[in-house]
Amino acid sequence: MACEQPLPKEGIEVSDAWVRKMPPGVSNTAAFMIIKNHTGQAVTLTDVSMEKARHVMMHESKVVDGMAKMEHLDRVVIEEDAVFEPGAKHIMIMGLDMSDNAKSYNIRLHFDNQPSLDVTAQVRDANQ
Ligand SMILES: [Cu+2]
Repeated sequence: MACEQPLPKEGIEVSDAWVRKMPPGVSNTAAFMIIKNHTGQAVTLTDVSMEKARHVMMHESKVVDGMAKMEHLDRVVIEEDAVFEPGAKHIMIMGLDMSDNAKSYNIRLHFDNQPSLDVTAQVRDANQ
């Protein structure tokens, strides 16, 4: 009797990547995504870049003594997965001109032990 199994997932899988749409004139925003690591060993995300943005970095939002703060992350070690979401880890984007009304932007993930990975992030309203 045939037994069908889904193919095992391989490599690094990125899902639900999106960039927060900002009002006209605001060029700083953030991107979010879920990164799943199927390589069988920890991978380290060391940098994030976007051709169209002036500066991109990894941040983590925290509440310290009742104050919302953002902490810079030099690297993110991903054992099984990493979730970038509002109010937590996020990809901070400075100086992105969104006046072209693009539906999506390319974000490049750089790893220290994996080839870099291009991700298409859809532009989305934060409250959608
Ligand atoms: Cu930030």
